[in-house]
Amino acid sequence: MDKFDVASSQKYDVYASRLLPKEEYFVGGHRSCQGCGEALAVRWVCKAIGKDAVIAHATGCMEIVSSGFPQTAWVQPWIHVAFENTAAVASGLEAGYKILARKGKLPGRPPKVVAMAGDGGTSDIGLQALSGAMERGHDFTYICWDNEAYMNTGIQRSSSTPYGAMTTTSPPGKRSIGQATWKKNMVAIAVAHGIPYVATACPSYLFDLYFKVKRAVETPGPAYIHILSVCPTGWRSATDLTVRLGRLAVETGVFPLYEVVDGRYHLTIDIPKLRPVKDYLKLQGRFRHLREPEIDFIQRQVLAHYDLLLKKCEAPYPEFPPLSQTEEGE
Ligand SMILES: Cc1ncc(C[n+]2csc(CCOP(=O)(O)OP(=O)(O)O)c2C)c(N)n1
Ligand code: SF4
Ligand SMILES: [Mg+2]
Repeated sequence: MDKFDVASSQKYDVYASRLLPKEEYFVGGHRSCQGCGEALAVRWVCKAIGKDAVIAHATGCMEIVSSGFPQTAWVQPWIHVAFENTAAVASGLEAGYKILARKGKLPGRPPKVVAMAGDGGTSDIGLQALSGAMERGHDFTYICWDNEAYMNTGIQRSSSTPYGAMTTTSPPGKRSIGQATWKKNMVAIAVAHGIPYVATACPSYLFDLYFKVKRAVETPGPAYIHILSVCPTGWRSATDLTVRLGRLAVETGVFPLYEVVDGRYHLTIDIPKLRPVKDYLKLQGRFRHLREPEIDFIQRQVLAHYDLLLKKCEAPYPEFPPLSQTEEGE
C-alpha cells in the first residue's frame, strides 16, 4: 500500500468510528472468507438501512455464509428467497404493508423493503422479477452484491464477469481468453426502467456507499444500487488488498461511482486523471494470463465507456424524464 492509501484509509477509519452508527445489523460470527469485500458491504449497507426494515435475500454467498440454521448474522427481519423471485417477494411485502397501512392495521410507518442478491441472482436469474418490480413502481430498494461471478457454487462466470477473467466455466487456454463477453451494464438496465434512483457503490468508499443507501431507502418508488464487492477467493487476490482493489477499480475507471437521480447522471467520486487499468488487473490472479494486446483492448474499452459516462453526466437534460414530472404535467 502506498503512502496516499494509508493516509486516506486511516482518515476514513477515524471518520467512520465517529460519525457512522455504532449499531450492528450484520453481526460477527458469519463464515465469509477472509478479506471478503461483500461482507464488508453488507455490514455498512445494513447500518445505512437502519432497524425498521425487512430484507428479502436471494441465495448466494451472503446467504450461505450467514444463515446456517439455527444461526443467523442478520438482525433485521430477513427472508431467504430463491434466485428467481427476490424482487417478486419484495413486491409482495411492499404491497402487503401498503394494504395493512390503508386498513389502519399497521402501527407507525411501514418498514423499508429491501431486496438483496448477488450478480448472478440479479443480472441473470432474477432479472425478470426485478424488471417487473421496477416497472410496476414498487417502493423498495434493490441491492446487487457484484463479486463478478457465481462465487459460492465454485466461481462460475455470470453476465457480470469482466472480459478476460478466468472462472471455472471461462477457463483461459489456447482457444479462450477467459470470459469472452463484456460485463453486462445492469445500471443502464435499471436506468432504462425510468426509476427515480440508481447508483453504483463500493465499500472502499464507505461514506459514498453509506449515503447512497440512505438516499435509496428514503426515495419513494424503486431504487437500485449496484455494489462492486471484491472477492479474494474468486479474484485470486491477496486478502489484505480488498479495500485497495475497490479503490483501484474506481481510480482506473473500471467501476466509476455515480448516481442517476430521476434520469440525471452525476459522478459522486470524480477521478480527474484515471490510472492505467494494468494497476488493477495485475493484483488479481484471474487476469494473470492476459497479454499486452488484451490489456490494451481492455484499456481502450474502459476509456470509451468512461467517456460515454462523462457525456451522460454533462448532458443538460435527464436521459429519461422522471415519471413524477409526467404526472404533474397531466
Ligand atoms: C435456480 C437456481 N439455480 C442454481 C442454484 C445454485 N446456486 C445457489 S447460489 C449460486 C451462485 C450465486 O451467484 P451470485 O448470485 O453471483 O452470488 P454469489 O454466490 O457470487 O455471492 C447458485 C448457482 C440455485 N440455488 N437456484
Ligand atoms: S467466495 Fe468471495 S464473496 Fe463469497 S464469501 Fe468468499 S470472499 Fe466473500
Ligand atoms: Mg456473484
